Amino acid sequence: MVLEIDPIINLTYYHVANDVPEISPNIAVVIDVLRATTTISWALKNGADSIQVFADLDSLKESAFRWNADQRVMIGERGGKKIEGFDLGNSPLSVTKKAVYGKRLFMSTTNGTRSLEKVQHANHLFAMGLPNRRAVAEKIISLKSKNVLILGSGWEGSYSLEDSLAAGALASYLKKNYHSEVNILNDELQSALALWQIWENDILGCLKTATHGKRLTSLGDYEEDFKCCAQLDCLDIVPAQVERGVIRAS
Ligand code: 3SL
Repeated sequence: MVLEIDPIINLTYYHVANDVPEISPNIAVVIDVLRATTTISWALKNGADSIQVFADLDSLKESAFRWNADQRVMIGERGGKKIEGFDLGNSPLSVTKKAVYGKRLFMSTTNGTRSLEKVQHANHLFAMGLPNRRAVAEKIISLKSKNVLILGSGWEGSYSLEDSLAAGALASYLKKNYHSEVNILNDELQSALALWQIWENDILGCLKTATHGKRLTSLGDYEEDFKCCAQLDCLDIVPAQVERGVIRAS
């Protein structure tokens, strides 16, 4: 009998898209806790057919206007605010069943959709928030692949606390639940793991402490968004890229 040994998993974390080397990783996980990847996960949970992501607004409009008007929803934000002429902003609470069921969402956000575009050449590309951390981690485990690139979206090229927290949460889950070795390949991810150990029992507090959390607070009442984005492991959805720029539930 030949015993199959699970391969070692190597995890690397980049906290901004600009640092990501021009390679095509086997698995890439994009995180934008506040709020793009949380919104993507909830939209798919609520029955959205697919989400096509765009860094650029003109390309989004060009593609969206070619789509059947009854079947499309344009969603996104700039600077945290809904884009003029769009159907929805970027709140995970807005992507209700009524709003998205069976529809193609055309989405552009300040940072999250840019990060997804940056690693769109990966063989497997997943979007992760805290609500679907376990689902994404289990998917990674099932793929039995060696190298995983984790990308935090940050804010306009700078570090973000909440994305690093989620990177640490993912690494922590894998270390606890994978039967073989998990290597943390860079200091960014070691720091993210430490961050998770400090804040894992006060995720909401961490999101509100983060600069982007404070930015949202200054724009209005985002209490329910914070609560939604701070939930852990409550969604069984794995948002996966199925063709360049198009994400579906897997
Ligand atoms: O930057 C992004 O992609 C957004 O998630 C930011 S916001 O929370 O919608 O302001």
